[in-house]
Amino acid sequence: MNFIKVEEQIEPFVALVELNRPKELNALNHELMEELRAALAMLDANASVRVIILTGNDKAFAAGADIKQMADKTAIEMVMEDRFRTWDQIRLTKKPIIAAVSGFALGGGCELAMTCDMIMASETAKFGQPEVRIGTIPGAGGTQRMTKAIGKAKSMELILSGRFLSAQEALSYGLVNHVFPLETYMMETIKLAKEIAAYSPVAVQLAKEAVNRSFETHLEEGLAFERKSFYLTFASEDQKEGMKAFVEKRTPSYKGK
Ligand code: DAK
Repeated sequence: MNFIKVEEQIEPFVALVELNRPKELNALNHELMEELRAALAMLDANASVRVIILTGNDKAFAAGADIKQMADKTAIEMVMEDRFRTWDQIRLTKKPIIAAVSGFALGGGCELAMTCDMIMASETAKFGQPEVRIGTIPGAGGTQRMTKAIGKAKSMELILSGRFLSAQEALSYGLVNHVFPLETYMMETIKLAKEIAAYSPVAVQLAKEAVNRSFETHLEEGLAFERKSFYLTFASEDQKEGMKAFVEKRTPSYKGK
């Protein structure tokens, strides 16, 4: 594994997966996502794992999908690559996944945290869907999961403005479960994981599935719609300009084309 670290037993029945691309703020390139998919599938199949913690580092959970890998893609290339298969695998993991978030959780990073079952945050966590700033829209569930989590008005503001939410705001909006100081948020996450891991894994998995059922039928449809719209942005000059400007560290100039 080059881009993640996996520890199968940090405590009995508790596994830890750490995103490990620190220089790029854990930007989610294809290789990292493939490693993550494989690790989660492996842990899901391992009977001595009951709860999975997914984390980054103090500075970043993940600053989004890797913009440099996406910048030049055409809409059709995006459709044909079908990278969402990897993300679907994460969504279908049967065991509970707790995201332990510190620093940036942006774009795909925020979507990854929201795909987990619970989010524990450090006081330094920052959440956002800033895709609009680079000429595209959230593509991995952001428009759907954010809206379910915090409601239409706040979700609309966050996604249309690209603004970031502080950990405390995210807590008051109901996006995260708890906020703790940086020094203790991981310890508190492990405590929660151990509590869950002590229960019947059968009951826990069935309970997770049942909670997810409460919105999954709608989610399926919503995700499909979001995906198509996300792909469509890659047919625009503005997406090329937005992502190119990020890579070249300049302000983008949008033409509405
Ligand atoms: N992609 C690639 N590189 C990134 C990155 C990203 N998302 N975020 C940061 N980096 C890199 C920077 O380019 C920089 O690299 P060097 O220049 O040193 O080589 C390094 O990480 C450190 O970043 P900064 O120098 O920018 O650090 P700052 O502290 O000044 O700023 C920041 C931190 C997080 C505010 C800033 O880096 C930033 O704005 N990052 C981009 C945030 C963003 O726009 N995220 C949304 C990306 S779009 C899909 C699934 C998911 C998605 C799409 C498709 N499929 C399955 C098809 C999701 C899309 C997105 O997430």
